[in-house]
Amino acid sequence: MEVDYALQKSKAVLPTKRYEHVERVTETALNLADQYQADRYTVGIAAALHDYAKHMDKSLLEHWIKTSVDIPKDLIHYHHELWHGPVGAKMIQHWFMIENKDILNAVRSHTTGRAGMGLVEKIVFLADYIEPGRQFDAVFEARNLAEQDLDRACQYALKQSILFLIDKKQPIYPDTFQAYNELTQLIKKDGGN
Ligand code: DGI
Ligand code: FE
Ligand code: FE
Repeated sequence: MEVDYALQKSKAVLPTKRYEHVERVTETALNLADQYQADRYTVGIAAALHDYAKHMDKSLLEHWIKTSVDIPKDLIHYHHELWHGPVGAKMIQHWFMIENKDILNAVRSHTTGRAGMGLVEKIVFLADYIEPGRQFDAVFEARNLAEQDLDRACQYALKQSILFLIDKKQPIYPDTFQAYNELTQLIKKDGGN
């Protein structure tokens, strides 16, 4: 599968505004791939398909969570915004026969992050947060950090997401905390703060 073909697949299942976001995330992710020496093909496909399940019916997403052995069942008890990543990864595996673990992991964890994220996962997670259409206050600092250090930029995005969810009195999925903790420990060990 080529990146343009993956984009067409997303275009077919997404409203225009969402599809334009996917195009911007893909471009941002490809730039980060060049900057951080990641594989452009893997990053491009993952970014192009990251929101594949975003506009599917809640009941369909719920069905996939309940019937796929390797999707964590606890997701049902969290905000339905968290469902489209893990279910999208399963759908593109099933329908497009994608078996590349870096692509599947990046789609799966793009909303929450997780401990043990690989290079492609971090890039897609960050590109989704900083793409040029994003307008919240924290995005400027996130873009600055993205120019300098991938781990610090991801840590910052995770921190801001946690603070945002706390402010909204929303529960936070443990993967988000675990991703934040891991990067914070890594950055400390490397002499950062
Ligand atoms: O699909 P997008 O809108 O492009 O972006 P996304 O997949 O990162 O979804 C972000 C939304 O998910 C955002 O409104 C916050 C919400 N959310 C709900 N619970 C959690 C969460 N985000 C994180 N990181 N962790 C959560 O537990
Ligand atoms: Fe998403
Ligand atoms: Fe997105």
